[in-house]
Amino acid sequence: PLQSRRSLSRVGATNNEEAAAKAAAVNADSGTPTIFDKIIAKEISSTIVYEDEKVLAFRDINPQAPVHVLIIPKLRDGLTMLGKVSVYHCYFSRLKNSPIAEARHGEILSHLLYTAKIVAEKEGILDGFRVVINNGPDACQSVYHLHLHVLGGRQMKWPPG
Ligand code: TR5
Repeated sequence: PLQSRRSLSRVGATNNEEAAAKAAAVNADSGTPTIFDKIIAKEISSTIVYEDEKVLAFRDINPQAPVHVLIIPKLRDGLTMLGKVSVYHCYFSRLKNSPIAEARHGEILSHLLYTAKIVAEKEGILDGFRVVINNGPDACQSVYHLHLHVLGGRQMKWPPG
């Protein structure tokens, strides 16, 4: 069914095969720590735009608009053995499939969306900005730690690619 939907859905598709190939190559939902866990732990530096006890907002390394900020939950409810060391990490990778968004995530989900407004305000793009969540390979998700993209500072197009 996915294949037939794909062939029917070329309308509006953009030339973004590189991103699709990259997304397809990622081990979706492997349940292991991602680069974003290291950013939360400040083991890898990022340009932080906003932070509180529940979320972190930082600039995307490969911006697709003059303002491109990622907002991620700091939630760490995954525990994985890496060699002999157990590592807590975010076990909340996307909105669909396991690890899945569950009812208990309602509060953090609303906080993430509210943070998008805080970020837009701080970045001076309240007149028009876009919030995107890429879910799974078909949507070009490449990092399996749930994140909101906040994009703005230019005229956004519709439909998105
Ligand atoms: O494709 P999805 O929706 O999963 O978005 C992942 C986003 O993470 C992309 O827009 C990447 O550009 C961004 N990204 C990836 C890395 C990274 C980052 N943003 C900031 N800092 C980053 N570091 C240090 N390392 C990355 N691999």
